[in-house]
Amino acid sequence: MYIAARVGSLRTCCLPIVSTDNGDGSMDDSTSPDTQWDRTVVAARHLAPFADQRQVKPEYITVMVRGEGMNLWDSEGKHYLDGMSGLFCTALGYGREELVEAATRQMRQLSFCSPYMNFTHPPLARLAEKLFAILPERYGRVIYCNSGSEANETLIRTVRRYWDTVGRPKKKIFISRHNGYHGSTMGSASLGGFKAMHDMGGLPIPGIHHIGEPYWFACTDDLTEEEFGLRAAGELEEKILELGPDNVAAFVGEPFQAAGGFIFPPSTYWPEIQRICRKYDVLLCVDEVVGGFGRTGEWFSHQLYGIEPDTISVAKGLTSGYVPMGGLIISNRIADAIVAGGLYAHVFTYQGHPLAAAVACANLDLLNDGGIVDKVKSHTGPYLQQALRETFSHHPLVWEVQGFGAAAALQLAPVKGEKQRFADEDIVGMYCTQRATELGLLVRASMSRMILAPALTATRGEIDEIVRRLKSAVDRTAQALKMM
Ligand code: PXG
Repeated sequence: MYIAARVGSLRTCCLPIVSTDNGDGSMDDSTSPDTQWDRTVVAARHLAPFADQRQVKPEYITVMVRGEGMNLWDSEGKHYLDGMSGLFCTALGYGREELVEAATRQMRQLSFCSPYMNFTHPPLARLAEKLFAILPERYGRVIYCNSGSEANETLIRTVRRYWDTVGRPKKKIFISRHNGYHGSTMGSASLGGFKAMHDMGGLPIPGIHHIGEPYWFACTDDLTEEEFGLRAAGELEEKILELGPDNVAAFVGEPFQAAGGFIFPPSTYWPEIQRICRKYDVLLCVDEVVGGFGRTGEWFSHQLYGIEPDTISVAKGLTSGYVPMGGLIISNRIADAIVAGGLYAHVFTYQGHPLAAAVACANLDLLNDGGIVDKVKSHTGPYLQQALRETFSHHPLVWEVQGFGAAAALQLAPVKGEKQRFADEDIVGMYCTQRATELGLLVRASMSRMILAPALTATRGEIDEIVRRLKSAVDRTAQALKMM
């Protein structure tokens, strides 16, 4: 049920963010001419990503000039703690010397080489060794690309190729979810379930269908979380039967919906999805672009749910966001069939780029041999999760804290203990985001869920500070809503 709980009072307070409050009460309002120029040119010469273009004004833009560890500084000298690892990608934080060195060395040694036409280069083989060392044995091959969107485009083409090669060319349809996010290209945005994206460009492309999301907070029926998980998964079986099992190629989903709000599904959901996929011989494809490489304390977030997907889409954390790189990891079953099938007509100029591969190797060395993922699983991850639950469990504005490892969300709601939603959820989330930004904490909202994804290298001290600033932002939001 939606209720209009005093949200109107927030609306006027929301845009723009022009405050330069440092969080400790001090203010910087010196704006250098260079910074003015940066802002003006950026606003005038680009279309801002995923933004209402009418709202993009030079004075709203923040010019970031330096990053170190979890810290960012803007051109006004204001300091921020980055609570969302850039766009959920800078897993090792900023300015990590090992990655800088790997990139510099490789640029000097061999700045370009494509695995096309039987060429290769040493970082590519090294990366395969390191990548498959962290994967279970059922995965055989990887196709590299430059982003998560390209990984999911590659997914569509590769899965269809697989079914062709095993003599089932009718199996072409993909099923994915409303409020899932898989990228911004035609195929990946079609796999995604964002209405605004579908409205732009006439999506989804043919052959992609959507079912509901496993978002228990939004369920108004009287079901336990576990019952709801089974029902949400049951929508897949209904959809497969409606479309015909002989026509359905794959189900695609993020193990937890990232852009959709860091929504972690009920524990019953994924095992049931896997059972249904196996029953109808539908491939199970997970998008680990955000969840991959240790974000939840597991190497891949689907491992939280004990499932064994056929493909894994990756990007972001593969290079800690230092250089673009994505990939589609495929099972032996798929790889063997495609190899036996002959021509695989797919190539990107920058596929397996030596610079990206060298950085990915250095990144995986730190995450694996450097023990960073282990630490998230057994130390800093549980510490963050406990700190959030202790701080927010009794907060009047927080309905629930969800998360694992270094990924978490606070569900904001108007009535403690009841599954009610704000009428203008996006305004509440945006208001809270802006208060956090003023306090020097970068987090973002998805509707009324506050999302947290700090670097995997965050120390306990940094986690304490993130939670402290987030608490102040949530308190200020609750006060503005007259809830405390
Ligand atoms: N899959 C998932 C699960 C993602 O989150 C992509 C694919 C596409 O990746 P590329 O590299 O093509 O962007 C993503 C991207 C946000 C936000 O604010 C999230 C993404 C990108 C930009 C903003 O939630 N995720």
